[in-house]
Amino acid sequence: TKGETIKCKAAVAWEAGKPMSIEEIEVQAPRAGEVRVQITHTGLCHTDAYTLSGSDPEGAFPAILGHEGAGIVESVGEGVDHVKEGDSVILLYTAECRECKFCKSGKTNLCQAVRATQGQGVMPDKTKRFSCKGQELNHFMGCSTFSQYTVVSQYSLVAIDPKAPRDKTCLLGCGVTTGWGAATHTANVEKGSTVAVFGIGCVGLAVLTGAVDAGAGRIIAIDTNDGKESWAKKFGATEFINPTKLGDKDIVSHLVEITDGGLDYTFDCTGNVKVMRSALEACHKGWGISTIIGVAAAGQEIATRPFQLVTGRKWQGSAFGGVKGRSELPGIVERYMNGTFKVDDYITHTTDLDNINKGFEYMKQGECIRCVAKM
Ligand code: NAD
Ligand code: AHE
Ligand code: ZN
Repeated sequence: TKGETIKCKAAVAWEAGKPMSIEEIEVQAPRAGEVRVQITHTGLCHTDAYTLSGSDPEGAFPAILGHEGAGIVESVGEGVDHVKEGDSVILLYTAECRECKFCKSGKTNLCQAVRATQGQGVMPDKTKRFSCKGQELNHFMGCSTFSQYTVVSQYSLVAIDPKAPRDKTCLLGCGVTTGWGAATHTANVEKGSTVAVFGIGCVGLAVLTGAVDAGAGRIIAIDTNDGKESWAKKFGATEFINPTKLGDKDIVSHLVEITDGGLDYTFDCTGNVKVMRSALEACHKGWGISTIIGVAAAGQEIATRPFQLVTGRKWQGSAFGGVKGRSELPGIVERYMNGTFKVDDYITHTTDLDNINKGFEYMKQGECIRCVAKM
């Protein structure tokens, strides 16, 4: 059926704030520079729930959400040369074209080749490949993995070792790579340094593994849910603090006190702007660096006294952990395959396409780290 429209099942987000509906949809053939992928597995990320809730300024409905997916190339459009039919792939919400100003700068992973159209829910030629009941559906984050077939830009996917299990490696499409890379790439955590991670979900746990890889000394995990202590310790935290159990002491003064002036590196993995402020202010005067990873709700803004920055603390953010997907994911998959990179350990729940809304319910429960849906 190469070149033809495929009919398949997908979870359609018809409107914000409502569960998705499982529908039969049509997926057009890939055009020049595009690839049609059979999605076999997708992780569910809080960003999908955030967009479904209606909080995302870039959320366009109706849409096929999902951005943490893996699959098999079904067919490629004209001019696509770095993947071929049958390749096992991970989709990339942060594309990598290797030709734009951003890719060539050597300073960022934020490729802009497809970013503008991606944010509008369309393909780079400004049209859509999905339809259902006579209506076109928007694409999402350049991926739309909540469908049995999707069409993406050739820059939005990477081929990986075909032996690597996609029911696990799909997590490298977002949460795991994001947290690990934020520590190893964006913050460049140094050997022997002190690190604090706020929010111990999938992203925070992956930051812990990045800090361990970088040889950090003290690694303090902070979460309001006590259930996260054992998770944090398993992923390399040396200490755990529940900030709601400090009596009348606030988390910032407590951290500054126990670290002789503050941390070398802190990370926000909560998306809460008050926590982002604490993470910045818990940094050591003169050199502490705080990295924001969490996605805040629409309209939220961060605040601190500028004096915090004047006195040498730095505030920065990280998208997809600063990782260049096409260049770096194959190597991360190799590390996973040789047992030196955790991926399986994050998966607490599984579901399937028909029950994907159930997966969203799991995601909102404190004991769920990641739920993977079989498509
Ligand atoms: P999650 O909900 O599983 O984890 C968040 C954790 O924060 C939970 O354990 C929760 O108990 C804890 N928490 C909540 N309030 C807290 C507080 N006040 N103090 C301390 N801990 C608190 O989420 P996740 O999947 O790990 O994602 C984390 C964030 O990262 C989300 O906002 C997500 O949208 C964002 N994200 C960003 C990127 C990126 O590239 N920048 C990529 C993936 C996810
Ligand atoms: N669309 C939102 C912003 C959402 C956002 O911050 N996305 C993160 C990835 S979250 C993955 O789970 C990100 O990396 N953004 C960088 C980018 O290029 O999208 C809004 O506020 O408009
Ligand atoms: Zn995500």
